[in-house]
Amino acid sequence: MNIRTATVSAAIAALTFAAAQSTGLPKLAVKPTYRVCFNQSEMDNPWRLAQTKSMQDEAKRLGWQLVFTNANGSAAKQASDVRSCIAQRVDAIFLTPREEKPLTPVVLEAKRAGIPMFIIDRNVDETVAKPGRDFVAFIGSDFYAEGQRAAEWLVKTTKGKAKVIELLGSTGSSPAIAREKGFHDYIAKHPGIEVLVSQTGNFTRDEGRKVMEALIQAHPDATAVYAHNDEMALGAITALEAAGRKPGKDITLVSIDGQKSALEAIIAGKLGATVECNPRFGVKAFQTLRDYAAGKKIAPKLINDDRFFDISNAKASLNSAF
Ligand code: GYE
Repeated sequence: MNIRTATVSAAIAALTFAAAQSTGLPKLAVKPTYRVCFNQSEMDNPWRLAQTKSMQDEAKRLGWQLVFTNANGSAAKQASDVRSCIAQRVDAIFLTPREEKPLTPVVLEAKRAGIPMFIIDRNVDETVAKPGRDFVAFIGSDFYAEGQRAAEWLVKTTKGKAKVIELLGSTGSSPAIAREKGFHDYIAKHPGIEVLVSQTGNFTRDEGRKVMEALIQAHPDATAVYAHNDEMALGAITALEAAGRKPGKDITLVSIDGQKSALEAIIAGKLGATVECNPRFGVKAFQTLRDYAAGKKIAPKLINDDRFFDISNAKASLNSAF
């Protein structure tokens, strides 16, 4: 082969490689250990702490190097955290996108850079970045079903009659979007359930409390609270008690996550029920990466099985909750 043909075939090889990268997912070699990034959105509640611990524990168990970043609640910082992981040429990236839209571009950037990405827990904008095409898979809970299950319990418990204050999760995050829709779609068939107001408490206990302080003044006729996570429900309980209400007696609360302190609130008769949203991703996330490297077919969506807690099983489930 002369120099000219060698150059041409190198160019063709480069083009073929580029084409494979732009149409297919980046490949991952089978190796004994990997260096992977985990880009966390924030570390401000028990759910986030449990998720991070589960990822770190599994990395340690396998002897992998885990590059951990914490975006401290900023989608912009999280996007730059992912970019720095791409620049470090890690083997793969686990991303838990704080909000759908601001984190979608970096998913496409990772693909272009040839780094397989796994989206865990929260999702990105799937009209732009699709699992199985732009990133390997989404691993997480069915947030829409969570909203439906919370609504189903509320309808049953209140016999289809309630005036609800809704505490929304972080604006633009996939769980907030789908937990709202799932709940509202369900109660649409139950005209006795009326949502008086929906406001974000940003998935935190403190904001849940502050927002409820104001909302219970504005809506003293409320008989129920639907909180998109347990932390906000626990904050709401504090605010309701301060306002002279009796959570669990004159106002019914339902939320999502299934953390230990929420189960304790159920046992204390203050919280009615909580839909589990399992934060322990470590084993499943890392196993999915290994399956992917081994060439196994990965389903684009791997949905977690979640439990449901109310007074019937809260005590028995306490030890297994996070
Ligand atoms: O419900 C909440 C956390 O993304 C599913 O985020 C997760 C949610 C979880 O901050 O507590």
